[in-house]
Amino acid sequence: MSGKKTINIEDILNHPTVQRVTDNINAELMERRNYSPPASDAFGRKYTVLKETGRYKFTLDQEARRQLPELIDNKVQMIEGLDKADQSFVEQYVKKRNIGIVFSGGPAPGGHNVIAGLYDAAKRANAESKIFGFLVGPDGIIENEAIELSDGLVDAYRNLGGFTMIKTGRTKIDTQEKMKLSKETCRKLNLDALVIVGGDDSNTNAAFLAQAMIADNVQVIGVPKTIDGDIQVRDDEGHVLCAMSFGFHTAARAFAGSISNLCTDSSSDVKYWHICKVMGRVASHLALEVALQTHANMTLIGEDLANYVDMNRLEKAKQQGKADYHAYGMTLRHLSRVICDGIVRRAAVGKNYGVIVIPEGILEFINEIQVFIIKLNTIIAEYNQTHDKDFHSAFPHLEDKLDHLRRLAQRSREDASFKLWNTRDDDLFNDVAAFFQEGLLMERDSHGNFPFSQVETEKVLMGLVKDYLNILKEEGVYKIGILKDYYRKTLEDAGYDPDRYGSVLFENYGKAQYLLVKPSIISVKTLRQALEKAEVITPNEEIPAAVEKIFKKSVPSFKTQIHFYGYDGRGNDPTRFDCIYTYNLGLTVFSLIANGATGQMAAIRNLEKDFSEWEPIGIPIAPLMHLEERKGKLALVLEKSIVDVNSIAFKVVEANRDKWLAATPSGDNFRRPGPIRFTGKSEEERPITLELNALARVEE
Ligand code: FBP
Repeated sequence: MSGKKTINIEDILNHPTVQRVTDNINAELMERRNYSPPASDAFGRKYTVLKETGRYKFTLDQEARRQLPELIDNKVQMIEGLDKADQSFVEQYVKKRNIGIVFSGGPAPGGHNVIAGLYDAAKRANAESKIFGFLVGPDGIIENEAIELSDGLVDAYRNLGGFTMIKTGRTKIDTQEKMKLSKETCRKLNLDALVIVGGDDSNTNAAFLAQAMIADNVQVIGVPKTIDGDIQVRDDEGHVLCAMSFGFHTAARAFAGSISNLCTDSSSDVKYWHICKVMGRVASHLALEVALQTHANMTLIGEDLANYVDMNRLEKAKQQGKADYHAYGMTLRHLSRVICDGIVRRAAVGKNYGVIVIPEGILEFINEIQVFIIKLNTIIAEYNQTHDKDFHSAFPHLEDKLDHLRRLAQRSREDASFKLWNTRDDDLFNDVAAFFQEGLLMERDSHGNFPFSQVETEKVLMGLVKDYLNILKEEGVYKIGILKDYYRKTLEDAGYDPDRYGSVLFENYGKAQYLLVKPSIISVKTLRQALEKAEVITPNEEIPAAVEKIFKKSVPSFKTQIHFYGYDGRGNDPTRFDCIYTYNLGLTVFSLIANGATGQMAAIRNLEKDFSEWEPIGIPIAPLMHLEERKGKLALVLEKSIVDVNSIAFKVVEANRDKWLAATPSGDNFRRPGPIRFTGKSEEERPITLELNALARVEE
C-alpha cells in the first residue's frame, strides 16, 4: 500500500493555504494600497492660493504668441497654503466641479497617484465634485468614453504602477474635427477642467486645447509624465522649474536592478557579453542613470556621440590643406570600433565577458542614420498629407516602399530642385540590411515620432562589432590574456619549463600579470611555426599538449545575449519617490484648477532636496514652445530635453568610463542598486542624475 493520500483537487483548491497563496491580494499589494504619501506643506492647509511670479523669464516665440495669444503671457505660479480666505475666494475654491483626466502616451509608474491626489483634493474641497477618467487615452475624450471615478476604484490603484485604471493611448487631438468632438465631450460632461497627463507632445497638445477651450470656460492643465525623463524645464537663466518627469526614477531603478543582476551573472559564468538596450526614445537619460546605478562596463550615451570629433581625420586633412566634414559626429562603423576596443582591452586581462548598455535612441545621434530618419519622416509625412491612403497602407511590403523610394531617386535625377531623396541616398539605403530598412520605414506615431523601441538597434550595431572582432581575431589583436601563474602551473604540472616556451608564445612574457599570445600566433599552424622557428620543438615533434591548451585558452569566442529593457520597467510599481512625487502633482493640479489657472503644467520644484522643501508650482506651457520640424513641417512644440554633455551627471559617467570598463587585472567595479522596495532603507531615495545635476543648480 502506498503511503500517499489521494488528492481531491476541489478540497485542495479550498484549502486556506492554497487560497491564501493564490489570492491576487497579497501583503505587498495591501501595503501599497494603504500607504498615504505625505503632502507638501501647502496642501496641509484648508485652501491653496497661486502667487504669480515674474522671477522666471522665458524667450517667447512669436509663432507661439500668434497661436496661443491668451496663454503666452502666463507666468510661473507658486502654490501657497491658506487657512482663511474671503467669502468669494472660498466659494470659488470649494464650488462643485466636474474634472476630466486622461493619460496620454506610454505608461509611467505613478500615474494612478496623480489621479489619487487630484481625487482626494477635489473631494476634500467639495464631496459633490466629480472626477471622470477618459478611457484609453485621448480617444476617450474624442469619443466621450469616460467613467466617473469612485472611492473604491481610486483606492484599488493607490501607489500601484501602470495606467490600468483608465488605460492610455497615443492619439493626438490635432484636427479641427477631433477638437470639435473633444469640446462637445467637455460640454456633455459639463467639465470645468481637463487634465492631460503626458509627455512633451501631450503637454504641447494640452496648451492648444487650453487655448481652444478658453471660450468654453474649460481649464486645461498638463502633468509631466514619461519614463524617458525628457521633460525638464528651466528658465532662460537656468533656474530649474521641473527637473524630471514622473516615472523616470522607477523605470531607471527597474532597468538598473535587472542589468545589475546581469553584471553579477556575467562576472560569474564569464562567458557572455550582455547587450542591454534601454528605452528612452531619443534621449539617453535612462541609460545615463542606469550607468550611475550599475557601473556596467560600457554605457553608450547618444548625445555624447553627436559631439564626437575625429581629431586624427582633422589633423590629416589639415596636413593636406583640406577640410574634412566627415570628421564630425560618429559613424556606426566608428562606434562599433569603440565597442570593440573595450571588448579587446577586457579580453587582454582575461575578461571575455561584460555588460553593455545601449540607449534605444542611439541611432538618432549617428550621422548617416539620422539623415535617413529625418528624410524618411518627411517622405512619409508628405505622402500622408497629399494622398488619400496613408504611406503604410499604400506600400504594405518592404519591396513596395523601396520601389517608392527608387521612384523618388529617379525624380531627383530629372528635377534638380527635388532634393528629398537622391540617388546617393537610395544607394546608401540599399546597403542597409533588410530588417533594418524595415525598421527605419516603420509607421510613425500620431505625433510623428520615430518608433525607436521597435528597431533592433543592438542587432545592427552588434553585427558590425562581431564582424570587426573577427578581423581583430585574425590579426591576432583580440586575444584572451592568460594569467601568468596559471600558465606556469599548467606547464610545470606537465613537466615543461615555462620560461622556455613563454618568450616564444607571449608578447609580454615576464612583464605582466596577464600574458598575451603574440599577434602572429593565430592558429595551431602558426603556433607550430613560431615554436619551430624558435627551435623549442623540431619539425617532427608534437606541440606539447600543455602549450596547445594555453594557446587555445587565449582564442576568444564572442558570445552575446541580447536584452531589451523597456515595457517591463514602465509597468513597475512606483518607487516611494515616484509615489510621493505623483500624489503631490495630483494635489498641485487641483490647486491650479481651483484657482482658475489654464494652460499650466503642474510641477514640483526642489525634487533633489528633502521632501519638506518640495515646492508645488504651475509652469506656463505656451512660453516654453518653439518651432521644430515635425512630420516634415514646422510645428510649435515643447522642446525635448536630451542629455547635456556638460552636466555633472554626464561628466561623472565620462570620468568613470575607464574605471567601470575595468580593463585591468583587478576585479570589476559593478554597483548593486538592489531591488525596488517600497519601504526600508535600501531603496535609492531619488534618481542619482537628479542629485548630481543639482550640484550645479543656479541659486536664486
Ligand atoms: P512616452 O514618451 O509616451 O512617455 O513613452 C515612452 C516610451 O516608453 C519610450 O521610451 C518608448 O520609445 C516608447 O514609449 C515605446 O512605446 P510604444 O511601443 O507605444 O512606441
